[in-house]
Amino acid sequence: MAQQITLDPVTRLEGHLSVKVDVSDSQVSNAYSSGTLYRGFENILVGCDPRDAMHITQRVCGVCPVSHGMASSLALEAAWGVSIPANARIIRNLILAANFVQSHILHFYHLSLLDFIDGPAMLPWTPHYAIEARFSQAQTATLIDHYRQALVARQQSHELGAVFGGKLPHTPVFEAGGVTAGPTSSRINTFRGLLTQLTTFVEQMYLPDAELLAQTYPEYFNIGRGYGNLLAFGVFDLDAAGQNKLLRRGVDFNGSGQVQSLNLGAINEQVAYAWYEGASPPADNPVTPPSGPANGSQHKVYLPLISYSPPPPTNGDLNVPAPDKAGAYSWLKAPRYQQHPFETGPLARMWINGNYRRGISVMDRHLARAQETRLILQAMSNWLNQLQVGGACYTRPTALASAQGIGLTEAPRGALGHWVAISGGQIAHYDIITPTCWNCSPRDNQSQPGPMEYALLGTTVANAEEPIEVLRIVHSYDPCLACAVH
Ligand code: NFE
Repeated sequence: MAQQITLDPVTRLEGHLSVKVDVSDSQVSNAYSSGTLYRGFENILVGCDPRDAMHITQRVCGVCPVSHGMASSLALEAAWGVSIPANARIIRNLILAANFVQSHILHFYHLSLLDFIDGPAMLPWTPHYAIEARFSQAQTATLIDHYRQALVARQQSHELGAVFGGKLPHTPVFEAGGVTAGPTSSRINTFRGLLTQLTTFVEQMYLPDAELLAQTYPEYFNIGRGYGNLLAFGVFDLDAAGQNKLLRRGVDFNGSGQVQSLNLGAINEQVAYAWYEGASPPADNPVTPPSGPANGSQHKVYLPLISYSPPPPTNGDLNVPAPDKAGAYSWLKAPRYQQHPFETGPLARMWINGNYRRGISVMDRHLARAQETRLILQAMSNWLNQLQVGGACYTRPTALASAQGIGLTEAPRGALGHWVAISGGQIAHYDIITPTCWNCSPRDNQSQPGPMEYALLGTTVANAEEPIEVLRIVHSYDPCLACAVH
């Protein structure tokens, strides 16, 4: 007889993710990942001036807003056919990179480390599941001290991004055509000073602490692999056309090491098990949903179907909420690539780029994230040298009344895409696919579990009353539900 265990909310911030697992004979036999909130940004954007999207979509999330500003700017620039000056490309990279550094430090120290060390008997360390006492007292004290210093490092990361971004987390300087604030000698000097301090933190604390965690919990190199399918849109353009990136675009099926180029037309979103109108769970493969939604009202928004090319991954009808849909159990849609579930995130990026090929697991996700932080900090130092004080930062675009564009980038948690269609000078259709939708999606139209659901299957759980193994697998994906349910 399976015992069903609910972890809700399982995220430490970033919205409400509910994870339910069935445990039989000390193994996870079934897993359900459920986003419990509806937000509706794609519907809110319809009818807006397209220039507002980069400000509105940043409000999807307070952790990765810069990525949404970037994706939105790229989509509108593609639609209007405008290219941006080199200074603007570099400044955007610097602001986005500062946000990546902040987010990665947040994830390791403030969202994940608490799963592995027996901290002081006070908030936010309590309440917690029983944790093996594997770290020595001295190591535990050091890690707790670094937890505190990581708060300062995150503040410095925000200050770093604000040097060119004006303010963070939501930067107002992104515009279609470039950025609205340029480089000055003073800004470059301030930036370099903060960058040096952050680099010291990452080299002397984050990287060694991540290595220590890996040495202390080596079995987690064999836990939480999942399908092994990895996808990256790529990020940090190194030239005007975006052909060269610090972290390249590509896909790898089953961690083969054979990276293929991305075919955008192979992406779609599926809603059989999500609370949206459209496909329903197949009758021959019903999944018993863990529970119904928190009794939603009959809220219906009807959107025009737009026919545009290349086809967007979803279309109007998929954005119509259906809170009473039978068999559905999440507000996340299920993005698929060639109908397959794909993992995205720092490990996928570092893997696709050839920087990290040790394995695919809970611990590999932590190590790849830490190593990516160093890679990005090193690149930031080079980009700073390329800024031209007094050089152009903005190209005024011609605002086409009718156009379509796609903006692909990476957020700290993985591949992020925005699709926009403009008609009569207004947004007619907007589509966002976030990293956490890829990773934490529910089952798709073929009833295939999402990547994180699949990674949980077969996991040995030592104590079904306190399934800490489940917690560690879930947190290794760094789920953000604010983004996912956008
Ligand atoms: Ni809210 Fe986000 C990142 C995006 S995750 S943090 O990184 O988009 O889905």
